[in-house]
Amino acid sequence: MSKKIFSGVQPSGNLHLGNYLGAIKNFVELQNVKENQCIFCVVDLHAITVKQEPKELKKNIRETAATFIACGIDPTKSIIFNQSMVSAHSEAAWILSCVSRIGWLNRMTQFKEKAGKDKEKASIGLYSYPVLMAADILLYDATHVPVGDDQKQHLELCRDIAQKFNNDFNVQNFLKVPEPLIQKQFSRIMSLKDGMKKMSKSDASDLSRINLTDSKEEISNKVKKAKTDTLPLPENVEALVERPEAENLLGIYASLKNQNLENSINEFKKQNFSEFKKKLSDALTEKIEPISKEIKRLLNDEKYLDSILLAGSDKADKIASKKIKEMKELVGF
Ligand code: AQP
Repeated sequence: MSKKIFSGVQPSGNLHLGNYLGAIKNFVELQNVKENQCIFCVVDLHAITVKQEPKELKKNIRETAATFIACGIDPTKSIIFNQSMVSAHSEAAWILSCVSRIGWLNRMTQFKEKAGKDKEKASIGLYSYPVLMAADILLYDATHVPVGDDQKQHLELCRDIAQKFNNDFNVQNFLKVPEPLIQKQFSRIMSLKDGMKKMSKSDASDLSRINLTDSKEEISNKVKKAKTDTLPLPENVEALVERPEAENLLGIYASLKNQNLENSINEFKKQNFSEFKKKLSDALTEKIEPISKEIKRLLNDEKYLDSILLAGSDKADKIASKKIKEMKELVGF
């Protein structure tokens, strides 16, 4: 069955291995199924929910587009564009925020994590972020949304918002209720410094993540310094309980090698971490180094990147402007 795929990545700098293994790798696989129609968005409106330096943001928008292409997203097969170029996203987000309930948003754990203790000082945008995400998806009648495990709750909210809009305006199936596509294994890559925390762009320590622009030397240094425990590598999956760092590193290795966790465990069982880390470093370098080189090459060609985003925005706008027009009519505008 053909799928309509929509997903987005924030241009907030430092795109990392978690973004790749949890999301972008999957984007490429979906794009390569001939029947699928894929739209991949650089979600710059989402990025400004926390303060961004304007020049840095501009650079990061191009870098995210370059990362998509360097990882294998082909602009002749998929639409690549940035969200702020298609005004329907902001308009639909407003309409849907009037349909969404405060109680629903209060349950979102990502807001609690990102706003931290001082939530009074967080932006309203950070709080209503999942409504904008729902608008992004619903404007394109997306049937499937590939995301990391951390976005599952937002997708469930998107489904609730779609159903409420359809009920409120008595239009069954007008907004299509999308399905999440979350990989069963390795859907959450954890920090190299703390196996209980997800790998994240905003972590103050660069040693916590493998950036997609890291060189071979940087990768090797980060893997050497990655946190481990004092035991040898386990003999089976059960022995990984309460060993989050070992589980994360073995999971990363398995994901890079397209194998399951059991295979990785068998390959390294009872060995010490130093041998395993060498192999992990090699596997990471093999995957990341070509991506990193290609990102850097593409970043030297701003004209090309801008032309991709412009052409993609035109295509996206054709789809989204039709949907927002229909939405406005339903609302009574
Ligand atoms: N650690 C992760 N493991 C697996 N998947 C991940 N994703 C992000 N981190 C991990 C997935 O990457 C896609 C794009 O994410 P995003 O950039 O839009 O925002 P995010 O989820 O907020 O990413 P970060 O790195 O955690 O950013 P900050 O630090 O700014 O909050 C999504 O599909 C996400 O699931």
